[in-house]
Amino acid sequence: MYILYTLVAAVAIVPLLLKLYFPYFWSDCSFMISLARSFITFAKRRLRKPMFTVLDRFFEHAAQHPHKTFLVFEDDAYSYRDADERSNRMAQALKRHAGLKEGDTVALYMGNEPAFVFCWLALAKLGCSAALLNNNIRAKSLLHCFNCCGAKVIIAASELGNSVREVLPSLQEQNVKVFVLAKQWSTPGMETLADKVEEAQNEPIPQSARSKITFESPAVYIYTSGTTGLPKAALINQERLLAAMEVLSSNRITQEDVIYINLPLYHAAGFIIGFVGSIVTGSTVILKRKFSVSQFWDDCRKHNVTVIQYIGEVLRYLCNTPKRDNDRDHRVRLALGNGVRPDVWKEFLNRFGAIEVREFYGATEGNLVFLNYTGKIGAVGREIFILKKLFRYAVIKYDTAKDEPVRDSNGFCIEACKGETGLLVSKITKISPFYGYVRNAQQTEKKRLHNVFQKGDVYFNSGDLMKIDKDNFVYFQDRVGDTFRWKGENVATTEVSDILTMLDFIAEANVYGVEVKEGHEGRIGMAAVTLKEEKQFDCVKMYSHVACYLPGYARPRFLRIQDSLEITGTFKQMKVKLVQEGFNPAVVQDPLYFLEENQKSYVSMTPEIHSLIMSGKIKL
Ligand SMILES: *[C@@H]1O[C@H](CO)[C@@H](O)[C@H](O)[C@H]1NC(C)=O
Ligand SMILES: CC(=O)N[C@H]1CO[C@H](CO)[C@@H](O)[C@@H]1O
Repeated sequence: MYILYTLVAAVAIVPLLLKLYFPYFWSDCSFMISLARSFITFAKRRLRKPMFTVLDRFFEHAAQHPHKTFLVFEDDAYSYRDADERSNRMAQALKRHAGLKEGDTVALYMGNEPAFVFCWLALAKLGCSAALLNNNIRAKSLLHCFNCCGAKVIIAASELGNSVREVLPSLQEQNVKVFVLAKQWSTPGMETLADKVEEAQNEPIPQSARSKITFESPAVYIYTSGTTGLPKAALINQERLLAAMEVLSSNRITQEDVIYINLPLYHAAGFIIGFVGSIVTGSTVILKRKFSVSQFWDDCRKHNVTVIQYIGEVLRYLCNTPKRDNDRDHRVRLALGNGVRPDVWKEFLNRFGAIEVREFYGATEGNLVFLNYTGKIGAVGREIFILKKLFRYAVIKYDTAKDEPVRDSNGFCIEACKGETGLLVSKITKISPFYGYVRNAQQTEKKRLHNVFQKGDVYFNSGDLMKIDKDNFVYFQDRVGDTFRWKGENVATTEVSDILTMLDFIAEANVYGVEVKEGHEGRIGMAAVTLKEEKQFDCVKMYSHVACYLPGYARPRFLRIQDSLEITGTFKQMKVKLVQEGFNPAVVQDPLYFLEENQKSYVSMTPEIHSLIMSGKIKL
């Protein structure tokens, strides 16, 4: 009897003790269980014959609930069957007119619209891979991105036809087939596609047309501005896409959910988490061309949205709108994303009600993902002993002034202490591979860090500074020196400087991101430049060059002209001091300029402009 009492008492007290001493024990456990479950689903799908892909998952849903709404865009709604039929037509047209066959790569150059989705499905049906070009890029960047995926066909949205025309001669030199999603287009060398799709038959493409696809075959190429240089294509192969399929279902998203996608589909967050995630779970997608702060909640109410995606700025923009009585009148239960600041996170919950915010961390091409599953505000995830052993990542001490990891006397890196900010690296192994960038061995090598803890080991350099606190919560802190984030996009500083130095009056350019003010996410672009001898700074030419070659978020909004640029002992440009000095004319003694979009020119930076920016009257 006594033993029984003790047992009962013990059983009752253990959870109490756990709660007291290991407050996250149960959420850690439940996370591990859902992770294990996802892994089993993944492993089962991995073993299916013939090979099971995201497309097959789409077919399953199209067969189970053909009339269920798959996609809503503006006033149009498409069921699973509609999407299946439209992509059949698209596939037939592409097969016939572009001569596509299994294994080919096609570049998609379009913004968020249903055709993007149908094109991708069509390409999957044909066994082709898609390179998702950023629809903001133009000219040299466009050509660069197109060239690095090895595509022989490009499909452009009708509103981007003119941007393709600008680079047409170079495309023609390489015998690239160019299609515009319009019914009429008069430029020779560019073919229309919309009319051909309309004429095509709704006939399924047989499985045999894609029978040679393996798990190693490329599924999509997604461009990242990683840490250095021009954008690079990260290869997402079929296996990775299949594994990514589990991310959303492990977030308990189901067929009943309605997902609101306003992030660009050419990014991993929008495409993999949002779009592929909904295919996997059989949910409904409400697709937006762009994020609109004024339409956000009305859209959510109108479509009964249950899941939203965000990047840091999105939640802040939402919090900055005037309060309304119906702020809590919606059905959103889950927000998935990354980059939200703790104060915004709190305010968002206060204002819009009990929405579960799941912050996650992961690089498109990286080999490690963190997920906040405990409700700790501000954290991107948690360090769990078993996962650490499995994935072998570490936060190592980093010297931000020299822009390189700190090494001990034996040349090895040193793990950062609890609570100390350092560089996140993760060991490249079979279970966490790093495939690198397509046709860019040099950039791939740059992301590899050698001899980290042992001679000969290789780690993936995330380029992200992180901190792990004493309770094992993981926090994202910043990007390392040669990249910064602005408006949710990574800006690679070397890419911008390469473009600035194309100008005949610029000798050197040092590009960096500066904080606008306390509490603002991201950093805005700024450049310190030197002029060539006997050359003048040309404000208008500078503006038109920058506007032509760089997307809005990457253009330096501030410029300072220096006599010479400081460099470090290792010949890297010094940024730390420049970043600290920012764009305040009271601090910066050099000639200082501001990119004024209305005037289509750079203008002299004045104390007035500075105070208008600080008071928020000039929006950046
Ligand atoms: C949203 O839900 C309400 C109540 O259940 C329903 O009447 C309405 O038709 C739904 N709207 C959409 C677009 O599904
Ligand atoms: C799964 C989970 O618990 N996620 C949490 C992430 O953090 C937010 C912030 O409080 C919580 O609300 C979520 O519940």
